[in-house]
Amino acid sequence: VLLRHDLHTALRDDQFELYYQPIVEAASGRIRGLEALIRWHHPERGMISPGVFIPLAEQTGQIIPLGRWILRRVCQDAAAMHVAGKRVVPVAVNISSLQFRRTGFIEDVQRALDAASLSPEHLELEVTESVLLDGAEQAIELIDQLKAMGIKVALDDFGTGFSSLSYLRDLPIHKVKLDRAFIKDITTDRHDAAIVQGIITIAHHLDLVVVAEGIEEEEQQQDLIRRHCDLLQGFRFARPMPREAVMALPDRLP
Ligand code: G
Ligand code: G
Ligand code: MN
Ligand code: NA
Repeated sequence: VLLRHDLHTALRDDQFELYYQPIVEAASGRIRGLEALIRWHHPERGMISPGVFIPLAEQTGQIIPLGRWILRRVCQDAAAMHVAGKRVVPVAVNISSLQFRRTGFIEDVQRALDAASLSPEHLELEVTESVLLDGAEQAIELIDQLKAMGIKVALDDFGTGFSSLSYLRDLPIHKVKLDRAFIKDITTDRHDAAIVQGIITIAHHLDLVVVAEGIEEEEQQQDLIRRHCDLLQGFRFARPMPREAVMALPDRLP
């Protein structure tokens, strides 16, 4: 109850901050983009995880103004980092399904790009299969519109929940992000390895780029290079960090 009220004032009082985690080319470790991850510095409770407050904001509807703020801030940050000559684009933003399916979402995205003078190919949106809850047609149409605007869409957390292979076939997405649950034991569990290999192979045949999340060890990186995974993300390379810290990173990680 307290948090719910606090969310309301947090936006006004500028308590949110965007962190950015690098996404690297698997074989070289070269930075190929960033994922934006929101943080809430609560005045009394300290740092609160988005895993806690994003679901709350979805329940209360506050995800709409919050989501709009996130889009604008990420576009501004992406433009600033790009202008500074850092090869850190595209920057990916997680989009809540409620925000995605709401009337006016496309206009919100366009306004955020315009306000920051950010080129659309420098923005990427991450959605999960829950955007399909009310039927696939609307989601397909929205992703097609974004694609026409020059914005790429990635399917996040793939392989868990109700992910279906037909989504890879039917959604006009550009990229699929393998959930870190499959990566954790990839070097020791042949079943996880089989699933990851299968998804990579299918995705490549469908002309999709594959990102593996949650890489923490070099052995996992080596394994995924052998399996021809395109891009990697995880603590092995870098944790989510403020924009200024991103600017200080070398071009190649770790
Ligand atoms: O950064 P962290 O691992 O704590 O994020 C936890 C969850 O919160 C992840 O599922 C992530 O997708 C989600 N999340 C993080 N930042 C954002 C954001 O800006 N918008 C939305 N909708 N979800 C986010
Ligand atoms: O649901 P989504 O994929 O958007 O969530 C991304 C989340 O994963 C972020 O909260 C980020 O902090 C977390 N994350 C990123 N890299 C790693 C990692 O190597 N290990 C673990 N455990 N979490 C990670
Ligand atoms: Mn994500
Ligand atoms: Na994910």
